[in-house]
Amino acid sequence: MMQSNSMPRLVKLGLLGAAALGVVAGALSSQLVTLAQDAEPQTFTIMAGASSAGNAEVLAFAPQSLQVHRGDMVTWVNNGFHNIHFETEPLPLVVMADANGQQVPAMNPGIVFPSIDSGSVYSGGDVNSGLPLPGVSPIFSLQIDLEPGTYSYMCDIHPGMAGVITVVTDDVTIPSPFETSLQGAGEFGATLGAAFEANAAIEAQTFTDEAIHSGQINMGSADTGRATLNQFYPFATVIKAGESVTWTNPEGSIEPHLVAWPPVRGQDVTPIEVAGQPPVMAVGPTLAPLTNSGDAIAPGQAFSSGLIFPGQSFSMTFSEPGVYPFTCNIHPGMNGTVIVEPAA
Ligand SMILES: [Cu+2]
Repeated sequence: MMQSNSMPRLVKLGLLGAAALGVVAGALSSQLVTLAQDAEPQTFTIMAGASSAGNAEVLAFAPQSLQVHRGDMVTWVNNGFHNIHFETEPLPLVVMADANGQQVPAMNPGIVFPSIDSGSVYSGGDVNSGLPLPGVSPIFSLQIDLEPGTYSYMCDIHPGMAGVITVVTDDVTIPSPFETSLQGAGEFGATLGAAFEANAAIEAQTFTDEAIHSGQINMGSADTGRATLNQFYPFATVIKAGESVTWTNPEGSIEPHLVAWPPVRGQDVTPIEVAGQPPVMAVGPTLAPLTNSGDAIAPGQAFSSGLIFPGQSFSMTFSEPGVYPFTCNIHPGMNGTVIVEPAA
């Protein structure tokens, strides 16, 4: 300790000044360190799916894995029929629901309706964005208020479409929002590139004369990673009157499809008002089956398989010669034709 009263006044003032400056400098540097660590919250963007040329769609989140600091904002941009659900097992999409005493097939309310508002603080647990039905914003944001750790989320509609958010401590430097968005774009690009290459091989196999006369049609691509090529392979088939055609959504597919005519677009759900509770989101005419597998289809007759999931098949018999167009109600541009020749 200095005996300050023994020092000349000027020296004493100078020492005090230096000490004061030291305190200020110390405070400033600790302030700077704090600012560097708890930097302004950043907003990161995750793309939820993407559509591309050739009726191709990516069913993935990009970047698939994202690092954030506590307090950062994460914004998902929904480019398809997806939800963001902090859970690990998808819920069934269609359930039986009681609509004013009547049991109807309906979209699972646990998927359809949000359990948290966009823009909210997320501090853990099972939360769901809800589905981007008409009138719902495709943008969904959460402010991440979580302990360091790894948090998984997924889309209930597309099993395997999942992402991870890793919260790291403030002293860990993480890629910027710009860098993570570039990474995400690269992930989508690589997925689509591989799928387009696979498509060339699938087409070579399915557009042969033999395949076109087989009465077998694949719905969408299989084994093309997180990309789906939403077309029929082959998109024309030639049979004789009285024969049948079988549409198969292959095992390695990641997307449901249907086969229908005429097209019914954009009516996925038919809300039914129920007193005192949210409406029952009954399966709408776009998705509902009109015909059973094995049915005989007459010229001009409307038909729809309803949703056909990977691994499932649907058949129809055509007894009259003619040209029968068909489509997939949920993928405009996914079209085909059955050409029925007179029986020999
Ligand atoms: Cu489809």
